[in-house]
Amino acid sequence: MDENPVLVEKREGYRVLTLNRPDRLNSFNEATHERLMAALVEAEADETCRALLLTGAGRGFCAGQDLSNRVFEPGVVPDLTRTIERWYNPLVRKLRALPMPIVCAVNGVAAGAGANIALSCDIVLAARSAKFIQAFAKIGLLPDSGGTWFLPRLVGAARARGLALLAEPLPADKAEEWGLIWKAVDDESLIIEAVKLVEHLATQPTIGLALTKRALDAASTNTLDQQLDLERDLQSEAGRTPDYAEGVTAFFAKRAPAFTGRR
Ligand code: T3D
Repeated sequence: MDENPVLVEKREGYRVLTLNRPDRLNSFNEATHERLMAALVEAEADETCRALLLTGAGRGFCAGQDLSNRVFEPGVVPDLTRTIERWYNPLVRKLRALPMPIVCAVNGVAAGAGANIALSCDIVLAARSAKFIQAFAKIGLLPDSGGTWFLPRLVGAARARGLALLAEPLPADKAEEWGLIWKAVDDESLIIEAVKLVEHLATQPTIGLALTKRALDAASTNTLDQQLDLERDLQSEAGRTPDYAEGVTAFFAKRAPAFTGRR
C-alpha cells in the first residue's frame, strides 16, 4: 500500500494536490481515489481555499486505472460498473462542480482516465513533453471519465473520433493547437506558470468563478432560452456577493479590487 497516494499542500488561498504513485505513473487504485476525493471535500469545506492545483509526481501525470488490479481468471467476467460508479464518475462530477477553479498541470503522460480527469479540470496547462492518450481502445474499452463528452466538445467530432478510436498519443503542443487544453509550456516552466495562474485565481471573485463554471457546463445541453434564464438567475446570485460591490467600487476608484471570495 502506498504511504500517501495524494499529497496535499496547503498554501495561502489555495491547495496543491499531487498524485503520488510515480512508479505506476500515478495510475488510480482505490486508495488514490479515496484520498483524492477526501482532499477535494476538505478543500471545499475550507473557506480560505479559493483555488486548486492538481498535478502528478515524477515523470507522468496519470496513466488512468491501475491495470495491475485487473487480474483475469478463466471464467470470471470483470464488472467495471462498480469502479466507474463508485470512483470515476463521482470524481469527475466533483471536479466539475467544485465551487472554485481547478488548474491542472499535466507534467507528463496523461493516459486513459488520467487524460479525462485532466480535461475535467477548469484550466489545463501541459509540459511540452507531455502527451494525452485515449488509451482505452488499446485494451478493448471506450473512453470513460467523461472522455466521450469532453472530446467532441473540445476538439470537434472528427478529431474526437480519431483520438478515441486510434488511441494515438497527442503531444501537448498539438493539444493546445486543437483546443483540448489551455496552453503547452516548456517543461521547466510548467509549475512556475501553473502556480502563477492558481495564485491569481485564488485572489479572484470565487463565487463568480464558481457560477461561471456552472453556467458553462449547463450550456452544453441547454437551449439558448434556457441558458439565458440560467445566466439571469446566476447573475442575480453573483450580483449579491460583496465581490461584485468591491469590483465596481475598485473600478471607479481606479485601484485593484480586493476580492474576498465570500458570500
Ligand atoms: O478497469 C476499470 O475499472 C475501468 C476503468 C478504466 C479507466 C482507464 O483508465 S482504462 C486505461 C488504463 N490505462 C492504460 O491503458 C494506460 C497503460 N499505460 C500505458 O499505455 C503506458 O504506460 C503509457 C503510454 C501511459 C506510458 O508509457 P511509458 O513507455 O512512458 O511508460 P511504461 O514503461 O509503459 O510505464 C512505466 C511503469 O508504469 C511500468 O511499470 P514497470 O514496467 O516499470 O514496473 C508500467 O507497467 C507502469 N504503468 C503504466 N501505466 C500503468 C502502469 N501500471 C499499472 N497501471 C497502469 N495503467
